[in-house]
Formats: sequence, structure tokens, C-alpha cells
Amino acid sequence: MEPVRWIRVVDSHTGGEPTRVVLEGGPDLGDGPLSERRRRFEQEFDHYRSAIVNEPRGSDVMVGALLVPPQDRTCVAGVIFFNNVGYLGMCGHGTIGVVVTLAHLGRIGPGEHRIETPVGVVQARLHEDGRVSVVNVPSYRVCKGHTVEVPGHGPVSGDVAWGGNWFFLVERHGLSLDLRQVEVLTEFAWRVRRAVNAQGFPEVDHVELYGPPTRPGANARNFVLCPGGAYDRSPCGTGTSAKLACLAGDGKLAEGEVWVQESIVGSVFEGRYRWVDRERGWIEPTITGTAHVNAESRLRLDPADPFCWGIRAGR
Ligand code: PYC
Repeated sequence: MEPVRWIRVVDSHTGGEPTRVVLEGGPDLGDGPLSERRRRFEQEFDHYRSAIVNEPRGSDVMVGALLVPPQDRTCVAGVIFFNNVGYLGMCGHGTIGVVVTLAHLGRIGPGEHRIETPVGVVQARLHEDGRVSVVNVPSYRVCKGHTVEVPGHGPVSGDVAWGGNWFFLVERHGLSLDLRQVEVLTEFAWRVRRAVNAQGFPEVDHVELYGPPTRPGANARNFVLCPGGAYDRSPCGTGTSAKLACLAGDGKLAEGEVWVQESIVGSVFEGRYRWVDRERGWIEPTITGTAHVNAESRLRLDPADPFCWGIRAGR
């Protein structure tokens, strides 16, 4: 008989988007590069991902963050992010959640901290007032104004950009970025994603719709569809990074200038960038936001429970 297993987690939310940090009881992925450990997680221990973030313990919107010993010893932690359908290269709101969680546990204090992810090392600053700034991986746009035919809608144009995940960013969609329209926005974004990927782009995993802000001082509001069909409650750190790369490339935002990004639920991130390679359009984005710890618990994995390893969700 298999034993009952326990997984110790701390939950937080960043601008409304949840992060579940796994402290103990997760899979042992050995050492080596994080990209390799992420591959092992996916191939050998994917049932842990499902048990931690899927129903009945989690939900489609939950992002998991498995803490692992970093390979680069200048880093305070290594982290592998995952969601209801798979694994994320990087996660902006999740990194803010990890930093606030480590501070909550007394493992770090205000100052600079390096965190290793499968797509590179990110630098985070925990400010005295509790805000967190994340210097994300280099971000860039690979395609501007690409038009796809979206069934039931017609032609839709957008930019393809990398911000730690791949995004298709659409400005002209004709929809209202209102939380009450979330089903319509989700359906549209899902069709867009399918149409873009049918054209052979590197798997665009997120679709980001832009529109005018509702909050004073914000520059834009967004709706971001995540790979598993849930929408990001936060303004999406990697999505905001991809947006900054587009703004920089279009000469619409100067180096160091602040961009205030509002999410579909009204939470905000501040973004700014510095050029890494102006010729190639590569920037280094910094995203600032806040997170709040809202649970400390132990997940109980009982082999007698038919849904011990979660309900495989997502589309
Ligand atoms: O903040 O980068 C982010 C993110 C990705 C998916 C959900 N949030």
C-alpha cells in the first residue's frame, strides 16, 4: 500500500493571480541545469504538477512554483513554474509571489536577490515597502503586424514577442476589456491562438489583448489568455515584458520611462526597460508589483483518493 504523502505549500496572489510555492514534499529532480530538471518534472513527475494545481486542490488559474536548489550558487533559489496544463519558462507574477513568500518565511530580507529559472537567471529586488521589482530575461519582438484569419471573426493583426513566454499581442480586436465580458474575450483569444499557431509560429502560448485603461495613471489595460484556458488576473509580468519590447521597437516608450499596465481585474504592474541590443530590438524589462501571502498549508495525497493526483484540466 502506497503511503500518504504531504506537500508543504505557501499560497499568495499577485494582483489577484495566485501562486502556490512548493516548499517540501515535491518531486526530487536531482541537480543540473533547470531546463533539464523541468524536462524531468514533465516526463517523470507530471502527476505532481496535476496534484498541486489542478482541482480538487487547485483550480485552472493556479500557478505552481516548485522551489529547487539552484545550480548557480549566487541565486537564492531555483524555481520551476507550472500550471493546469504544463510548464512555464518564466512567470512574472509568480516570481513576485516567490519573493514575497521567501520574505514571509524569513529566508530573505529587503535587497537584491537572484532567482534561477529554466530560461535564465532573473534578478529581483524586494523593496522596503514590500513591492518587488523583477528584472526579467531579455525580451524581444519577432514579428510586427502579422495578420491571421480567425474563424468567425475575420482578419486579426498582432505582434509576436518573447517575454519569458511567447505572446501574440493584439490592439485592434473590437472587444470591450471588461471583466463581465470574460467569456467572450476568452473565446476570441482562444481562436486567435489557434489561428496563429496553425501558421507555424514557435508555440505562441499566451494571447494578450490591449485596450484603454480604466485606472487613473495607467497606460493600458490588458486581457491575457494563459495556455490552459484561464485568464491572468494580474497584468502578466512576461506579457508586460513582451509589450515593452513592442513599445521599444516602435519608439513609443523611451528607455527608463515607466509604463503602467492594468489587468482585466484592475490590478497594476509598473514596467520599464533598458536596451540590451538596440539593433536586434532586445530589451531588459523590469516589472514591479506586489503580492500577498494568503495561505500556508500541507496538501494531503492519499492513494485511496480517486482524485489524489488531480483532475487533468484545461482544453
Ligand atoms: O506574470 O508572467 C506572468 C504570468 C504568466 C502566466 C501567468 N502569469
